[in-house]
Amino acid sequence: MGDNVKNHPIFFEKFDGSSLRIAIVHARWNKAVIDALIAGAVSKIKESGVRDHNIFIQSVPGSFELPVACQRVIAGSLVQASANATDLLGGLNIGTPRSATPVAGSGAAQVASFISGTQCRPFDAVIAIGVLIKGATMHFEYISESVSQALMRVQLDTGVPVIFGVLTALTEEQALERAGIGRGATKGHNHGEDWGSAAIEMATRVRRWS
Ligand code: DLZ
Repeated sequence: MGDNVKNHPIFFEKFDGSSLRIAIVHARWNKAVIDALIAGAVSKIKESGVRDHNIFIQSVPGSFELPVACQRVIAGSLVQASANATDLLGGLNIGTPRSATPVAGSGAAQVASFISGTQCRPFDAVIAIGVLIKGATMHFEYISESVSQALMRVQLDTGVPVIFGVLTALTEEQALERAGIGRGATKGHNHGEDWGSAAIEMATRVRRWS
């Protein structure tokens, strides 16, 4: 029997996230949906082996703020990665190590952790999460169009994969179902899980291509 694309090994590849650093930048509008999407993304990221201290989560007011936040989060991690240990020990202010969990201890312990590499590597991928629900005005159209264009620009300008985790739903029910918390007969599917998996795959592939 001939091979077809469904039998291609690429569909069965599991990606090891144990050496990856992933950032999640999320808007705060439609909080219940956002929370479920973040939980879905984090569950897949951790399932791939990413360690807690290599997951960084940053919130912003709304989806419109996602692109600049992603850009700065990526730039900040690149600056930290290029700052050498002597600068840090010499007291140069290059910002505090970024991590979801603050580095235990202070002073020497933090410096040691930073130098050991876990805190100063750049992010391998960023997931931008927002939930836009169509209202009575043109607001939805303007924001969804500009945010998707801008997030694409950030990933092409920086070379760091930016996963498009912005739901553009016509109703609240649609948004709930796409976060796996639908109120009807079916709860739907949590797209945050797919974004978490996409982040791990793209982070791995971009490393291989570099
Ligand atoms: C203003 C606004 C509206 C009406 N709706 C949403 C939404 O459904 N989802 C979302 O993430 N943000 C919304 N915002 C806020 C804008 O994204 C933005 O934060 C403000 O316009 C300030 O720039």
